[in-house]
Amino acid sequence: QFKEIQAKHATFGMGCFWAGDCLFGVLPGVIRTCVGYAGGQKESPTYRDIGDHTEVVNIEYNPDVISYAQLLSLFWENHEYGLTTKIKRQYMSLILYHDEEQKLIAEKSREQEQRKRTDLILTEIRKFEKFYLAEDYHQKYRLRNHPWLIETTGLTSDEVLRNSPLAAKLNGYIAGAGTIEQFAKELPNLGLTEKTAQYLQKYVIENQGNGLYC
Ligand code: MHO
Repeated sequence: QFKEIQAKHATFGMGCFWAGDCLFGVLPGVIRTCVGYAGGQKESPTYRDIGDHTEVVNIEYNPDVISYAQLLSLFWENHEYGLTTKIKRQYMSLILYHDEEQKLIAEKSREQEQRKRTDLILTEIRKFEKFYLAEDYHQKYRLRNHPWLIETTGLTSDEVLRNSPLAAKLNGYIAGAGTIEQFAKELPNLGLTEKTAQYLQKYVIENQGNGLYC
């Protein structure tokens, strides 16, 4: 009866990775997110010593619910990637594809985006190779400002915060990612108590559309 989910991965560099963590975390069909460094050659980069790497968000998603093309739409809509803005390598626009299908879809979507604008798109599309997990304090960064919420939902270890699908949702919603309508629809599935739901809802409304999550 139960169809096993064949989860897929997508990896994007799109500025500060706290934002991508929030943005994709609340997306229906996204199972979990984590942030890290990728795209460069330096061994074992860290936030303070990132070398030639870029901040990226790594997304695990259910392709039966959300397509790679839909993830790409969100990618294009939510960061700077034109020649007219100077962006350092840490925050560069980067798509790291996980298979040939993603490569083709990504290239096609970049062409489509290019046609919509006059300045040159600087987004690079490369093969996903090595991914270095960022420090714990960067994982679900926005949720970490809410110790009460973490405690009451039992997300009380770095490993759980990094891997939990619920943590991905809470981290995004608390920062105002996603719409109020989407939140209202999803709330019953989050399994929160009345009190926790109210706490979260306050921030969903307060932070709605502030857009940066950084
Ligand atoms: N605006 C943030 C960026 C953090 S980030 C993970 C800061 O200055 O700390 O790159």
